[in-house]
Amino acid sequence: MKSALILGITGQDGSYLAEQLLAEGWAVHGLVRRASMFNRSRIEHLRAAPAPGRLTLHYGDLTDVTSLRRILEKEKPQEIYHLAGQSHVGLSFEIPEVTCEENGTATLSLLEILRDLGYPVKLYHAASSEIFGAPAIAPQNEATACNPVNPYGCAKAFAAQLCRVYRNAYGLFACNGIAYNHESPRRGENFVTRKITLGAARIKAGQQAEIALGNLDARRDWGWAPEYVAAMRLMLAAPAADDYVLATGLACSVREFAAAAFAELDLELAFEGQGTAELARRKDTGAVVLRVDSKFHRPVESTTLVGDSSRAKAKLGWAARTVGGDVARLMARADYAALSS
Ligand code: G4F
Repeated sequence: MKSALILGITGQDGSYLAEQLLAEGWAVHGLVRRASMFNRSRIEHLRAAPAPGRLTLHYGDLTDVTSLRRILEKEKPQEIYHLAGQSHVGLSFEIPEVTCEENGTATLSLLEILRDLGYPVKLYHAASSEIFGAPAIAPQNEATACNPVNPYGCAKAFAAQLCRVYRNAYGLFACNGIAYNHESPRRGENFVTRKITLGAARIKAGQQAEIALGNLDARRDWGWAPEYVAAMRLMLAAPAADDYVLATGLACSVREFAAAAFAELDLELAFEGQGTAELARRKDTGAVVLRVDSKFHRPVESTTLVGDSSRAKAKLGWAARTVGGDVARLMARADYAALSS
């Protein structure tokens, strides 16, 4: 039985990946943090349902190198998907040391373990568009210079560069997926897309009155998470390790994303800051007001993050199919359906 270890199995991408691998008969090992509260809602259905593959969860932590080494030496997975770590960009300004430890130093520790492992293993590292931060060019590709603008981006740039170093220096099969934002109904509620779609669904269901957001004009290249997870697998199935930008190539603003989500649920939306007369008119018609709250603004905002996935298309046959507004509509519909069931 082929086996894979997923670091970050309880997250959005980890849960989709586990689903795909188990359905294909893989033995899937997942690293789970021992915490006072269970955080396994995204994989609970996999623990209960029979699948051709087998799921084993191990208590451990990315920053606990010894336990990680022990799991790897015992289970000897052929593939490792490193998706774990503090993933919130805004929060990385509040907890920069944890962010850098989990996303940067822990990746180095993992690479060191793999360097000593006595058998060939393939590593997928979840790098991020945030390594580009404020890039000089758009769209970005694998050759674009790193220019991170937040602690999260710095840690990811450090880790991505080290994957390249270990690939070149020691022949390790290590791939960086330089993924742009990818979303789904399993996205955490503190990311803007889910905050919008869940908020819209709750408003529609009469459970919430308004939504407060930060920068409405921020633009992101938003794709559909299950498609990005499929790309991770293609990267490890390729004959040689490489880095790949995973993106849709199209950016849309937070404002446009919200408009698409609200329209999908037949809700009229008004934006705070809209001309006073227009805002008053919309409020009169029962429109939901999307408020701006400065506490959600970041000290520095990443700019013009839009990716060029030509290499993934040429070498892996991969292209994103679900883009921006479609993502918003799918998420809003799923969130409302879950509330209504
Ligand atoms: O949803 P976000 O928090 O995602 P962000 O910062 O782009 O990062 C995500 O994508 C990266 C690229 O794949 C990943 F590396 C990273 O781990 C994470 O998955 O924010 C998106 C945009 C930002 O410009 C933010 O300033 O939305 C803006 N925004 C506006 N109001 C908000 C809000 N973001 C959040 N989280 N909450 C708000 O209320």
